[in-house]
Amino acid sequence: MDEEPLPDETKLTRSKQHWASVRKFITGTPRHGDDRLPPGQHLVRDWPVLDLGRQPAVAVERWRLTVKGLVARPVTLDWAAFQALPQETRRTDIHCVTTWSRYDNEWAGVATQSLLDLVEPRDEAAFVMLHGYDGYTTNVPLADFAADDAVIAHGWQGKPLTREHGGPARLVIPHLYFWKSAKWISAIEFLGADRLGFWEVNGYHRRGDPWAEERYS
Ligand SMILES: Nc1nc2c(c(=O)[nH]1)N[C@H]1C(S)=C(S)[C@@H](COP(=O)(O)O)O[C@H]1N2
Ligand SMILES: [Mo]
Repeated sequence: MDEEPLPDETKLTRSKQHWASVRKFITGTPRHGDDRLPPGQHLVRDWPVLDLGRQPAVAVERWRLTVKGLVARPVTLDWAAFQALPQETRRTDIHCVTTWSRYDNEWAGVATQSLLDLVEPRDEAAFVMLHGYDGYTTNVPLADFAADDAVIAHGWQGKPLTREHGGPARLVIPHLYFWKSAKWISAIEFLGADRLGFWEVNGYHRRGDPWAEERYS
C-alpha cells in the first residue's frame, strides 16, 4: 500500500504551529525525580484520538512493515512474519503534547529491541524516521527507539488495536510525547544524521522528552 502526500495546511496544523510559536503549555518548572505525571500534563480516563484527519484502512492481508536504511539486514515483514516475532506486553503511560496523559495502557506487540535484533543497525545508525500509511513521519534518536518499553503494538487492553488508534499496528515509545508514536506504521528507516518529521518541521522538538518539557524546537 502506497503512502499519500499529506496536506500541509490544515486547521490543526495551523493551530499547532501557533502553539509552538507562542510556546503554549510550557510551565517552565520541570519537575525531577520519580513524579509519574510530567509538568503541564493532566490525566484523562478516556483515550483521545489525534491525527491529521486521515485514518487509512489497512487490511492485515495488505499490511507490510519495511525496515530500511543503515541496517545489516533490511526486511519487509508481512502480517504473518510480524506475528512470528516474539510477542510481548508492556503496561505504559501516554503523554500527549496537547497536555493529556493516560495511565496504564497495556500494549501487545513486538518490542523494538526484537526488531533491532532482526535487522542489526549499522554502527553509523543514530536516528530513526518513522513513516505511517497516512503519509505521517516523525523522527527519534535510535537510543529512544531502542528503549526497553518501546513496542510495535497491535493490541491494547487485550483487544486488537482499533483503526482510529493506528491499527493494525503502531509504534509506542512511552517515555516521549505521543506524537513520536507513529500510528499505521509502514516503514522504519535508520539514519546517520537526524532529519525532521511532520510536526518537527512545524516547530516541535527533535526528541520530545515530557519531563524536560521538550514540546517545541
Ligand atoms: N501516522 C500517524 N501517527 C500519528 C499521528 C498522525 O497524525 N499520523 N499523530 C500523532 C499524535 S500528534 C498523537 S498525540 C498520537 C495520537 O494517538 P491516538 O490517536 O491513538 O491517541 O498519534 C501520533 N501518531
Ligand atoms: Mo499529539
